[in-house]
Amino acid sequence: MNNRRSPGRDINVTGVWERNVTGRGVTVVVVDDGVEHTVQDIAPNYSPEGSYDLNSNDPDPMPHPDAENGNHHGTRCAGEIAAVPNNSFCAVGVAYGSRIAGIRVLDGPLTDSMEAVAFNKHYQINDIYSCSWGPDDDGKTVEGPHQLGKAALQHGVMAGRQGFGSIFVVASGNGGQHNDNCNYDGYANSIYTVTIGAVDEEGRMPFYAEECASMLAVTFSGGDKMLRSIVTTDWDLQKGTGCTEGHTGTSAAAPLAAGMIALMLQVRPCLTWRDIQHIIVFTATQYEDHHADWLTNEAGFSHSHQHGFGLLNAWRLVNAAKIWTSVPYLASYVSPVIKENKAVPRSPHSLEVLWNVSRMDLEMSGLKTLEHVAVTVSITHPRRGSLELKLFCPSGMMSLIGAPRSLDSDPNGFNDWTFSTVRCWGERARGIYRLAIRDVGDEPLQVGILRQWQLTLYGSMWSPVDIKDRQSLLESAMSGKYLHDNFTLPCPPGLKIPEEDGYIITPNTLKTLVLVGCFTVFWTIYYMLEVYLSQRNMASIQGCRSGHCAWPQQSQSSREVGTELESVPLCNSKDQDGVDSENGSCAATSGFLAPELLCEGDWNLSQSSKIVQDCPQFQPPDLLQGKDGQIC
Ligand SMILES: [Ca+2]
Ligand SMILES: [Ca+2]
Ligand SMILES: [Ca+2]
Repeated sequence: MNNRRSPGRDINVTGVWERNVTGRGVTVVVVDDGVEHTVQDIAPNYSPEGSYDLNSNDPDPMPHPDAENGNHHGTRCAGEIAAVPNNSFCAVGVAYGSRIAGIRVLDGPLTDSMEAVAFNKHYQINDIYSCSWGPDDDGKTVEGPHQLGKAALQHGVMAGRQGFGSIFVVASGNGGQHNDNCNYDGYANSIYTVTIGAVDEEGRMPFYAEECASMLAVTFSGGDKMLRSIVTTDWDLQKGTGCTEGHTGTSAAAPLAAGMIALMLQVRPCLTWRDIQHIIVFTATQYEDHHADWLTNEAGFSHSHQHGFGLLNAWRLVNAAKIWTSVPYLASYVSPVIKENKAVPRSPHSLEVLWNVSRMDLEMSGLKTLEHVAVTVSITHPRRGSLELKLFCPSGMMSLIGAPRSLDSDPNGFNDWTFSTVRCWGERARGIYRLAIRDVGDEPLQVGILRQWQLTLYGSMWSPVDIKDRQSLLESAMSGKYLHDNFTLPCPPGLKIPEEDGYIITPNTLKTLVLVGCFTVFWTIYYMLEVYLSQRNMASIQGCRSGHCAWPQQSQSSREVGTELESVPLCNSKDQDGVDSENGSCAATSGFLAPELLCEGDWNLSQSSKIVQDCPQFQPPDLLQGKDGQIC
């Protein structure tokens, strides 16, 4: 906040607070192992409306103590965002005026569907999702969100925040000492997330931090033992005191970014998820660090794989947010899948493949300048970690999208893995893209083969001139002259999206709904016929009151159709056994309405293809057994 040891190495937030920008009206949710919302630095800002516990399936995300004294992570992240000031206790959050919610999801096995629910939970209440977790940082994992998680991220940016889009902040990862790289982390690599790395109090990349071409920016965290870590709220369960001075890792950096974004949303609530990314690119500050490979792209933005576009600066972010009008709609271009089947040579040689994106290619979408650039590759190789992939944009800007990893000896290569880079942000989209792949391994292994690749460009119809204009507009706003309450730009109204109703309907759910609908219609018709026919035949069956009522054997199809006259219950004690076996599980316990209820339960759990077999058909005997006394 105010770094006396290394002046200037801070998040530059105090001037923003002085102008009453504290995150008021914004809700940040920590998706983690729970949030102890009763500790005094959290309680006043806690949002129960935005919270949920997916591990125990209840609305209260209170962490559960465990043997390792471990589930304090979410509480620590929450404190960085919204810890209460001026209470003579512990820390103060970056956005101490914001509301803080918790989603408990990491205390147990994390499934794809849980992850998807977490990403969209209360997404009209929660504005920013702070996610300080990801795949294993062991330097040999290539992993990302699966089908549902991916769909939820996409759905969140389209429907969350009244259509302005949920903001997903993710940490770059802590596998630095294992040579890990966040381009192998599908959460960091996703275009829908804001990927945040860490620097220590001196501005250097700590030993644990991961670098990658898709990193947007960095902010502070702990470093070596001699350096200070982050002071924040802690749980007071087990050995916790409610306060810690030892929070570190990229886990500690992402929540600071989430807090700074909350400040931006207070001054301009209609910023879209892409506006936030743009403003970070436009305002993050490059600084001297001899270890960083800063490279300035054609649009004038400097990026390094270690520090992204630089340090997040709350003052610059908020001033830019205040005067920011939304970037035009997202335009994209997808190349065909380009089949290559070419060998990957050993370093220093490399395989180079090209793809030309012409004016005609971009005409339809209107794409002129770039945001994210993604490359999806399939490469076979006996040792995946020996591969090095570089992507060159038309300007010549190089991104190391696939960094070699010494520990990754996976023999399967890459199978449709998507790498992404932000390094060409703001550059023109047209021109020749070049992918260079080489094998940097030293063992004489079998040679790798580039099977196929595909290029995807994301951006907008902004021209390079529009980008330059926006850059100079923002620089003119940095004096703080617009940061008073009287200055406001009009905000478009958001969409009215009912909470959670817009959740993805999968084809299977749809099929199930159709089947349930058909069954209901069938059941109604059948029941009406049944009642009608029963009444008509009342006289003829009066005589069997004391005997067993049973259903004569008949074909499945006739029961399904339900229009046969034989479907009238008859009295025949010999057929009782047949009835029971046909009735299956519904028969034993069901009363008049039970078959329907049981079946519905089954359907919720089963695939639609199984429904017909798993769930007993409507069985007329059940329907009528309960009425023995009256009818038979
Ligand atoms: Ca709970
Ligand atoms: Ca405090
Ligand atoms: Ca990682």
